[in-house]
Amino acid sequence: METVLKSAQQTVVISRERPTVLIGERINPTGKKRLAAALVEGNLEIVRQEALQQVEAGADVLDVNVGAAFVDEVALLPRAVRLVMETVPVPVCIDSANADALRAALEVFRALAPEGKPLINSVNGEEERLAKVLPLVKEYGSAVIGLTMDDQGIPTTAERRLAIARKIVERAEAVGIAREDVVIDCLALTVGADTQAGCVTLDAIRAVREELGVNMALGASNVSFGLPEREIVNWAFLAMVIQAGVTCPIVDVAKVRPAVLAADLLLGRDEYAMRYIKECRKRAKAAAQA
Ligand code: THG
Repeated sequence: METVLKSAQQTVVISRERPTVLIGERINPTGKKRLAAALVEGNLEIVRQEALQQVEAGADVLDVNVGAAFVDEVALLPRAVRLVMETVPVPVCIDSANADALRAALEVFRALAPEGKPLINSVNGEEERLAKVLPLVKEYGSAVIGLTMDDQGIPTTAERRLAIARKIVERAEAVGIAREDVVIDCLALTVGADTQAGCVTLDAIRAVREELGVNMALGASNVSFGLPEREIVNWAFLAMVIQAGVTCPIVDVAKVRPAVLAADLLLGRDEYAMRYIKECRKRAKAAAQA
């Protein structure tokens, strides 16, 4: 199962047979007061810097989310997508709960990369959301992340998350979207609140892999929310979810790339350990310069 994303310059293939694709999460005002304040003023300088830094750190795709209080996403999301596309060569993941903002950003994407293919983040099992977002995916020929939640919220069992994933894939196929273009997100919740949360996500990922075989994203850092030394928990969880079937986690790339490269190496996705060794050389060089 291969999901292909394209910018004007690059093609990224997401597949279990290939190295894990890292989607950079940092263009997102959640928990970032300085970025949120800049976005309210329409200032995208931090967005530009985050784009450059994440690609330098090894991001394969960049998530672009400008959703914050007092931000007009319909106006700002297309501007942010344009800036990211003009600043870095990687494909974008257009992240918004607002379908009008998604459409406006898709228009800009198509104008700048007529042969390109972005990832839309996201649809879920809610009827209203399916009805609004799937036609956009079809019309613009994009791929889409499907969250395993619906109007009832996030199910507490793996079986019910699988049922929502199945529904999303079926609905997509019914409107002519290929299964390869649906990337399922089984959703990570913090183990700080419920110690079984990690297991439920892992069980859901394995079930989706076995039944649907699709590529999977995951906002993996959610798992450690509220805990001390979050990175330690994130590293361990990333290795587990990649083994279970996640192929394109949404992460802080600079913080987690070594752990993901180690996981890929251990799973036989890094011939001669070339990627891992290259990363270690880069780290040694950076440490020597510091
Ligand atoms: N699934 C999908 N998309 C998603 C998510 C997901 N998009 C948004 C989010 N979850 C993933 N992105 C982020 C972005 C920021 C943070 C976490 C996930 C974050 N911010 C810090 C905070 O809140 O404390 C700020 C940290 C900083 O300043 O560096 O943690 O699950 N499909």
